[in-house]
Amino acid sequence: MTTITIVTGLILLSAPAAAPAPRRVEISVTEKGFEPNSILVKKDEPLKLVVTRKTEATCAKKLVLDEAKVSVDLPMNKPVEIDFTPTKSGPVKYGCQMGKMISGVLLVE
Ligand SMILES: [Cu+2]
Repeated sequence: MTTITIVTGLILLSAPAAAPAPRRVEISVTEKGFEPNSILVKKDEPLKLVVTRKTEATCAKKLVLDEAKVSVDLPMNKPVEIDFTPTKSGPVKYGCQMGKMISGVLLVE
């Protein structure tokens, strides 16, 4: 019986209870670009960007976010999750792979 108690205790300790859930930020890629185009976020607040491309009529088939060292493909209608925690205030620009010609911004305060 003692053994079972110890094992249960270890499982509880290793559960990720301490880390706060990241804030989910939904972003779509449409003919107009990234929507919403500008998002207010907080410094040191963990974010989970959920990016879904909803059109073929865009060159934003990739998302580049230098601050998170991210360059990911955006498949059609398939949400892509990007974890990012801004560590300083100010605008963080992300965008397509062609020098962020199509872009959006996270306004970190
Ligand atoms: Cu582009």
